[in-house]
Amino acid sequence: MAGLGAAALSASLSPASPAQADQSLRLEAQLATIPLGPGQAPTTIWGLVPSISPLRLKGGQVEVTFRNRLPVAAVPDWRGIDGAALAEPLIARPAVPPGAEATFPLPLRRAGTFFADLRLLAAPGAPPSRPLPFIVEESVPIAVDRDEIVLIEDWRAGATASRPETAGEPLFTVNGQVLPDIPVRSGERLWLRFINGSQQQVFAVKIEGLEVRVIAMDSAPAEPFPARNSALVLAPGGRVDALIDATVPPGSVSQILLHDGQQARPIGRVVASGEASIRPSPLPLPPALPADGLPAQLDLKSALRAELALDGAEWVTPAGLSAAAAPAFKVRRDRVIVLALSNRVALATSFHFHGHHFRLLDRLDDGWKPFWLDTLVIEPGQTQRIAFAATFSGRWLIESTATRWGAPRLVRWYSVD
Ligand SMILES: [Cu+2]
Repeated sequence: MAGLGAAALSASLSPASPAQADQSLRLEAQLATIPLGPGQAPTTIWGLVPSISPLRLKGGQVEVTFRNRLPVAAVPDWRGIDGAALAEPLIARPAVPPGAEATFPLPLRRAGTFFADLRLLAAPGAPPSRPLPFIVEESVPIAVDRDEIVLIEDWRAGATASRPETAGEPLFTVNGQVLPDIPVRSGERLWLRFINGSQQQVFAVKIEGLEVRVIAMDSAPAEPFPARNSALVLAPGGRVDALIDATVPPGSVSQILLHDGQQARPIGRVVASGEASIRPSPLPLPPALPADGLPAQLDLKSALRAELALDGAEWVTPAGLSAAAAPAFKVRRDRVIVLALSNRVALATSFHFHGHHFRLLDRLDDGWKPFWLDTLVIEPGQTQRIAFAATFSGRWLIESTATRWGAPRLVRWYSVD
């Protein structure tokens, strides 16, 4: 009864164990178009087209060959993958010129929901880049009836990144579709992998009448917890994996609502078939997902403390990052670092960390939230403290971008020796 999605999936894969997985993946950066509804001209986009689709990988090492078929230099960025020193964009992987390709290893230490995108080098006025979501499979599958990516993106007719003021009302799509239906059967357990693929928008998502249980955030396992008010808040580029029991009557329709801070709008529907419920009561809750590669403890008392201001000073555009630029901070391998991040600009700003996941520290004591993150939105004037263990040697990017359509991406870097 259980594990339908997972069982069907593992049957189609070779039985190689994750540690020995030897996979290769070709990715092509291409110009493409996406239709955004009747009466609208197709929108030109930058896309990443994979040689495997849907893109599900096994843990272990994957050899990536990236071919750039765009008219401009490009480099893929990997959201959620820790310690991939040889894949680190701009630092290990210079921009790939048009028509050229690059091959490099990408270590996949942990299962989860990830994406790659080309936004790092997108100049103002470039077409929007679509994230390419991918899943690294659990070595021990958890029992669910459906396992689906829910990629949410925003579009603005007539707006270019350099002229955001021309933007009309945003249009949100789910998996590239306007107002799609997600079909379910009453009683099914869904694993929905929400991805905020918007340009710069923070939003909350909720499915009417359904409770959601968070099991992972930003591609890292969380101690499972029920989402407050059943709403999932997603930073730009953020990911939340949620288990949802479709405890709805046969034939019912639940709106998927997105709240962008100003208004709630429907972006799709969960539609139950007319069949009777698949089971009399929900499945038992699964144990937490294994946190491979993440430290069990962080000793904050002996941590190195550093401050990082999100203020524009010393931050550069990705294209302007030079090897001579001084690092934001340097740390010895295996040290624990507590970083105080203060937002000194007038807009909420998204802080995105490469190389390692971090804990968000509580404000009053030395505790932390029961999840790991790689992206955090900081309100104007606020300071947040995060902590991480510098497990992986290398040079890693830090990104800071105001949460406004078309805001420039700014970067610095840090080093772990
Ligand atoms: Cu990034």
